[in-house]
Amino acid sequence: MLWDIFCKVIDNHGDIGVCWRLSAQLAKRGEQVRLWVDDASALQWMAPDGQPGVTVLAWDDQVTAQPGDAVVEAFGCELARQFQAALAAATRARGRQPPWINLEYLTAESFAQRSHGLPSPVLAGPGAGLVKRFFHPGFTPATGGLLRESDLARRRGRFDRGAWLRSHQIEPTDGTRLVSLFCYEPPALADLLAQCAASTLPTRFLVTAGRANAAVTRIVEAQRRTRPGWPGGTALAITWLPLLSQSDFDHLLWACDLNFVRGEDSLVRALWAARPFVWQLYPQSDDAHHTKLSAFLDWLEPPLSWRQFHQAWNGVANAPLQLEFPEWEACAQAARRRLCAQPDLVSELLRLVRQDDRGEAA
Ligand code: TRH
Repeated sequence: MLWDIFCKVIDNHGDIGVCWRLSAQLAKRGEQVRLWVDDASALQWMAPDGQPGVTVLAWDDQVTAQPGDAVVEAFGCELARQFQAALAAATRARGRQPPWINLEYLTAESFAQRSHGLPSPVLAGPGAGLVKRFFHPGFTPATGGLLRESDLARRRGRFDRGAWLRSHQIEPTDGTRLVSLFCYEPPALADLLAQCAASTLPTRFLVTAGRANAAVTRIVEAQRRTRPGWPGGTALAITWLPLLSQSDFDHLLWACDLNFVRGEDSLVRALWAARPFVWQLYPQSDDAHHTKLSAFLDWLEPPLSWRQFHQAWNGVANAPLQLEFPEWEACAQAARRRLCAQPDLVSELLRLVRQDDRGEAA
């Protein structure tokens, strides 16, 4: 089938990150994909090799292409009016509507299970009379599942941790805790770094490029006003990473003992890595991320120290930071096992779209 996937980049990397991953995985299963995106610049570092079968196209409001066989509107980005009109015309000409999927953000909240697969009639605009279908990624079989490549376990099995670390000028040393850091500006970050600096256990932070780098830089500079050279001479060491490709970002998570991730796509990657992780949610002004965090923790069923760490990291509670992550390991592995027993997102999407195409109910 020919797929049209539409993506608008709001800020950060999650929207294009998910849309690229989805496009690439569809193409690997033999589908053809046109990925329409308003700002494709991040793909230069995220996916420098591209993917045969995926064509990246600029989305301006002049999109006049003939619709393909299925349309995905990612994260409520609202299809261009011309494309909606073309979809309505194609529906009249073909005598049936190409499936139109409304891909939602990942959440463990119960509404994802209730709404997944439901139809949503388009009431106004050039697409009036057509029907979209909600697609909710999620953590249970009643949702659309998570993006998981079929060759993930094979790639993981071949991964050479020592070689990867050395390629980033890190000598793997026994006894040093390796911690990846991909975050926004967590209020507890300064405390965490100070705590690791004062610990008896050596810790190396591998800090990702962008907002995490800027947040840590501010803290290092503040420390250096009173302690020149900080964190030199302490148990804390820092490696500043460049922007990594999506597959190299997986390597980072596989190489570390603990992963700090943020948004949705890197959370999924941390779950596949099955190492202890801490998730920072995208902060929302109405604190909707508090409910979202609590639903995720209820699904994960972590030990108390892990739950409390998440609450402190997300500014939900003022709990003291206790990095007891070896205790978290078994739960992280159990979470991956549970998820691997469920269908992945692309399989569920193909099932739903083929069902729609045959005119069957979801
Ligand atoms: O970048 P994010 O914070 O994206 C967020 C969320 O998706 C959020 O829900 C959304 O509302 C907001 O953007 C606008 O985090 P996320 O979702 O983890 O996406 C990051 C992507 O960047 C992911 O695909 C991994 C990728 N990445 C790399 O490929 N290389 C890197 O070096 C880094 C740091 C990230």
